[in-house]
Amino acid sequence: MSENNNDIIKQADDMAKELVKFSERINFNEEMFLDIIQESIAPAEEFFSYYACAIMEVETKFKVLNEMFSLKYDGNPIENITSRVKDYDSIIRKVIKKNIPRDLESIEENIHDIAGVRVVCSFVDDIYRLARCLLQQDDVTLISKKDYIKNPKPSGYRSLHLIISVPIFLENQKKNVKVEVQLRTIAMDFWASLEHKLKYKKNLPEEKKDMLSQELIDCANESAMLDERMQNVRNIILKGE
Ligand code: 0O2
Repeated sequence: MSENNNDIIKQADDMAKELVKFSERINFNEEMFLDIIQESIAPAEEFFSYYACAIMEVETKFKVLNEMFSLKYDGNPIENITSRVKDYDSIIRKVIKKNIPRDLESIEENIHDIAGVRVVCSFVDDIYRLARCLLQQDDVTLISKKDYIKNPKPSGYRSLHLIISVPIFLENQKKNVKVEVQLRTIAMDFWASLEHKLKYKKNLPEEKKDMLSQELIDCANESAMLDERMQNVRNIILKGE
């Protein structure tokens, strides 16, 4: 351990000892301590719970659309839906990267993917159909749209990204909450999870990383062609020609 770390640990230890002395002096009991902790984490808990509620709303919308589409078309358009509320560490990393104020109001204003819903479909047409149906619902507001299917990223990444705002109804108020929706095919999802592994792989020589990135660009192009061919087969089946 470095000397610097030892200094920090010593300082923290000294501060803890001072706090204990202080709490003894003012007769600060365990109950009071827990109250203070509870009071300081309550706003953050409430903040995260809004996003968890918004995820439930958006997931339900997709589940309803899936059910309705399965009656009208051939089978369910959605293969799976996964959701997450961004963890605290990732939010802080983004706050630093974007250089925004470190308060909940600014985080809510500037970070749009705290709530994330990922919808995986078999066919590209279903992605656009689902997006259109979601966006025409009168309680859904589109904030921004990035079509990485029509305009893939240089890495080869493909997906349709929507930042939407949906209302959640609380005890005495309505709150609009932002949710990032990523829609992609099974092939795009398979590719993205493999590429994600490469992105976060440490201890891999740079030249190997470059070679694998190029390989992944080729894989992304091939799998996009496969998506297109499968879509064509399905279109012919549906037309009954
Ligand atoms: P996580 O853990 O997946 O959520 P932003 O940084 O979001 O303000 P940006 O650059 O406009 O701004 O976001 P972008 O690129 O439209 O979308 C970000 C998310 O898309 C990423 O989330 C990934 O989930 C996904 N994504 C974008 N590009 C790639 C890529 O090249 N490869 C893979 N595998 N996924 C990608 P986060 O925040 O990185 O993390």
